[in-house]
Amino acid sequence: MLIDDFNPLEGKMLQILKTDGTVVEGLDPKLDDSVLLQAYRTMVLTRVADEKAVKLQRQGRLGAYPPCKGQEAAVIGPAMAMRKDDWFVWSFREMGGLLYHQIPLMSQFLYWMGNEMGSHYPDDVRALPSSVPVGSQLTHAVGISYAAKLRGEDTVSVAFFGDGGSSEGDFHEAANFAGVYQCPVVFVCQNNQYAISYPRKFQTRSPTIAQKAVSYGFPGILVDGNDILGMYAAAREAVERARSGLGPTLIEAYTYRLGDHTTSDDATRYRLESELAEWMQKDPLDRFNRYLEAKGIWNDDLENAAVKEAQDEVEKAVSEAENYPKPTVDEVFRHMYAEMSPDMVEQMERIRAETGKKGA
Ligand SMILES: Cc1ncc(C[n+]2csc(CCOP(=O)(O)OP(=O)(O)O)c2C)c(N)n1
Repeated sequence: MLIDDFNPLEGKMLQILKTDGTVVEGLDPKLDDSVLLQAYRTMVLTRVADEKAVKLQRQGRLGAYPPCKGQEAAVIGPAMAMRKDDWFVWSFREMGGLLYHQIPLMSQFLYWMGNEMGSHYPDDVRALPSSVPVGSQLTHAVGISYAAKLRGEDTVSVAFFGDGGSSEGDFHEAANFAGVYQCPVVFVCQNNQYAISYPRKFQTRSPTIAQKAVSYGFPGILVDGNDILGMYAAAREAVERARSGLGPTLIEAYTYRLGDHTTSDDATRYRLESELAEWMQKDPLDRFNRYLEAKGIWNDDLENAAVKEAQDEVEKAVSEAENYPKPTVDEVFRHMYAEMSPDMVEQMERIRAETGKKGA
């Protein structure tokens, strides 16, 4: 078991795919070529869509956006280990995993364009909407997983959060409850080294976030978050443990946000260029690309075709999102509670009067 072999309390970190694209002997999860290629294509699509989202924001066509460049492996790896009926519970930097879990790109653009209909996912996909309040999604993930357990279902919740999220009370409440009730949940902490401008070293005195799991009575594992094979293998084990009734696992993905925190941020004000340059060398896409080329299943022609295909898919999704009917004034209020409170009715009427717009 990787979870036993890579004990964070002993300072161990799982890495399977090295930066030079070779794999550590004996640890290759030996995925089918078709699965490897699907994962890589999803990474390429994510990279292209992410860069496009930043440009759209600069053009005023999309609201504030949190880039995920550099963190694709940390999220797509766990998504590969999930079943479609498992719950994908995310914060706001998980575009690649959502795509792999079959949340349409159009929905994601629509959401960041400020339209709540972007959170209406296909009926057969299980995912929560984005949780911008840091850490709040973790208690939801645990609640869902506990409900599944009580109902005798074998679905697992996989919950993503950041190193900053690990400082929130919600994280500790969620982890404690999950440990006590052996909930089928996997916590994936994307330790991208910063919470906006706040460095990881100020989040906690413990050497790793993974080791915090131990105090809640379940295992934690530290994984190279830029290694898609390592993230997949650790998550597969964690998902299987959860599904078979063995309870939660905490995976810490040791990664780096290559972009700004959001399009409202300027990371050059608090990060050294040398640090960024160092992490660029560990880019999860480059590493995986080298691995696939060495296997003989990828080359420059396929790469160019994949990028072109991703660009076309992104343009199509942007156009669909931009042509989606705009929300009415009423919709902003209507979906908050099952029944509107009197003050909400009053606010809605005031805004209707001020804007001259009536909702449908
Ligand atoms: C409860 C709460 N406090 C503060 C914020 C403002 N805020 C938004 S993102 C963020 C940092 C989150 O850092 P981390 O959890 O490491 O995730 P990352 O952004 O690095 O992916 C903060 C403080 C918020 N959204 N919610």
